[in-house]
Amino acid sequence: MTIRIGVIGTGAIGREHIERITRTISGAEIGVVTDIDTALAEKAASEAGGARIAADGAELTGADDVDAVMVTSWGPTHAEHVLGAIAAGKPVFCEKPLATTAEDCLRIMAAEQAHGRRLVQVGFMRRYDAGYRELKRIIDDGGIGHPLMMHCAHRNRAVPEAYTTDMAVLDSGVHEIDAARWLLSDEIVSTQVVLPRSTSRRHPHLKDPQFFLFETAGGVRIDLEVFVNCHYGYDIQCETVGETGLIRLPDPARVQLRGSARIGTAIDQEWDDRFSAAFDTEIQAWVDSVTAGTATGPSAWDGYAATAVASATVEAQRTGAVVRVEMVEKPSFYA
Ligand code: NAD
Ligand code: ISE
Repeated sequence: MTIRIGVIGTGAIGREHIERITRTISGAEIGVVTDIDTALAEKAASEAGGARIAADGAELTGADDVDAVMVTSWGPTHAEHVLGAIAAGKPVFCEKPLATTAEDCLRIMAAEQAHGRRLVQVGFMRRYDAGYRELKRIIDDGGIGHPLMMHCAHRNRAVPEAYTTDMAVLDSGVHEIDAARWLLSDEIVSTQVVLPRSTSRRHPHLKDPQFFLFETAGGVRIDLEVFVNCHYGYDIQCETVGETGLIRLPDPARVQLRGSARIGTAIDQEWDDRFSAAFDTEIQAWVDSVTAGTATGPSAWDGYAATAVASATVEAQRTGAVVRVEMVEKPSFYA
C-alpha cells in the first residue's frame, strides 16, 4: 500500500521532505501540495513528479486523494492545519513547533483525544539521530548512573536578519528542550536566561549568543548555549554527566585529513547536512507508522511540553527572572 501524502508549505524543509519521500524512502508518494506562494507550490508539484496543487490547507486536509498530511508551513499556521487534519481523521506529521502557544497545543491534544487515537507526530528529528539514540540507550540502561547535569550547545553558522532574539529558543533551542526531556525521561520545570556579550557578527537587533538554564522535576540541571552566528559551521553538542560516568554526543563521522602540519575534519555547515540521515529515518518511521495505523514518534504531548518550556523561556528572556514552567497534568492518553 502506498500512502498518498499532502504537504502544506513547500518552502525549505517542505521541499526537502518532498524530495526524500519521492526519492529516498519507501511506502509513500506526494499526492497533493499547497503553499500560499503558488510559484513555490508549482515548483514542488513538478519536482514531486506531477502532484496536484490544492487551493489551501483546508482543501488539502479534506481531500479524498490525501491519506496523511505533512505540515511544513510557518509555525503560527501549524495549529490550524493540524486541527484540520485531525477533524478529517488523518495522520499528520507537523514540523516543529506543534503550535506557537501552549493553548493551541492543548486544543490539538483535546481534538486528538476526542478522536480516540493518536494521529499527530511532531518533527523533533534529533530523536532519530544515531548519536542521540545511543545516548538515550546508555542513559536508560543505567550506563552513567543517575543523570545529574547536561551541557548542550546549538550553533548555527549564521542566520538571516528576520531571525529575532526569541527565536533562539522558539526556533533553535526548542530542539534541545525536546531532546533533554526525551533523553532524561523528565520534564523541565524552570527556566532562566543569561546573556553574555553579543558577537559583533550578528544583526544589531539580535542578542547572540544566549545561555539557557533549565531544571527538571528530577533535579537535573541543563545548560544550553545557543549561538546562531558562530561563523564556523553547524555544531550540535550534548554531554550528560551522571553519578558513575559521562556521555557525549559524537560529532558526525568524517574522514581525517593530515596535511600542512595539521590534523583536521570537515564541519557541517547547515542543519540539513548534519541531520539528513535523521530526517530520512524520521520520515520513514512516520510513513511506516501511518501504514501500520499506530503513531509512534514524538506526540502532541511532546509538542505541548516543548512549547510550554519555550514560552516560559521567552518570558525569562523578557524579565530576567527564573520562570516556573506551567503545564497541565499529562493525560493517560499520552502515557
Ligand atoms: P520557509 O519559509 O522556507 O517555508 C515555509 C513555507 O510555508 C513558505 O513557502 C510559505 O509560503 C508557506 N506557508 C506559510 N503559511 C502557509 C499556509 N497557511 N498555507 C500554505 N503554505 C504556507 O520555512 P522553513 O524553513 O521551511 O520552515 C518551515 C517549518 O519547518 C517551521 O515551522 C520551521 O520551524 C520548521 N523547520 C524545522 C527544521 C528542523 O530541523 N526540524 C528545520 C527547518 C525548519
Ligand atoms: C531551524 O528552524 C531548525 O529547526 C534547525 O534545526 C535549527 O538548527 C535552526 O537553528 C533553526 O533556525
